[in-house]
Amino acid sequence: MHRAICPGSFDPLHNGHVEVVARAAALFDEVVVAVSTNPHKRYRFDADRRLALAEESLAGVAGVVVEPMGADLLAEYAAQRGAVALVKGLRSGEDYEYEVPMATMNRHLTGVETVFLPGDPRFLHLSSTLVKEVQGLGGDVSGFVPAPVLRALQG
Ligand code: COD
Repeated sequence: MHRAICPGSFDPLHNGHVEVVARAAALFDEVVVAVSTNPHKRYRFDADRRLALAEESLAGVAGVVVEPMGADLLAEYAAQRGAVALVKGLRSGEDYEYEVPMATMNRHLTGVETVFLPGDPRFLHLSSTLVKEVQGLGGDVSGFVPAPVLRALQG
């Protein structure tokens, strides 16, 4: 059984995340979408809400489970869950530069590998931050987020 972890803060989950999770689910037996909470960060949605929105949005993707990761060290969390890989989506060279030192650190910590999937061109412009800003200023983000997230943003 090959399990992978897709970690993130998912504040909130958007279609770029969903697409990467779905592709990871086609590669591994099980994908754990791990919802991280950094106590020093401010979130639009609290941990329970981000978890619930991810669960609702990914309910139709076979082989995916959503779990809270809290403020744990990702490499330790992955080892405890018996995961063979972390899966991260890459939007740009900037994402790559940011992610590679973390991937190397995580591998040195517990041996867990990181698999990078190139983001789908339809969603390369998406970040949770941009989705929140555009929606907050009255822009239409319905094409960029799953329906449960859209309702939460509008609520
Ligand atoms: N297309 C494709 N992929 C995307 C897109 C998109 N449009 N948008 C985001 N992604 C990818 C990101 O590259 C990331 O891989 C993932 O989706 C999650 O995105 P976010 O924004 O929800 O997640 P972040 O960046 O807030 O999450 C960071 C982590 C939780 C992964 C990180 O902080 C972490 O590892 N925390 C645990 C603490 C730890 O172990 N620290 C030491 C690290 S060495």
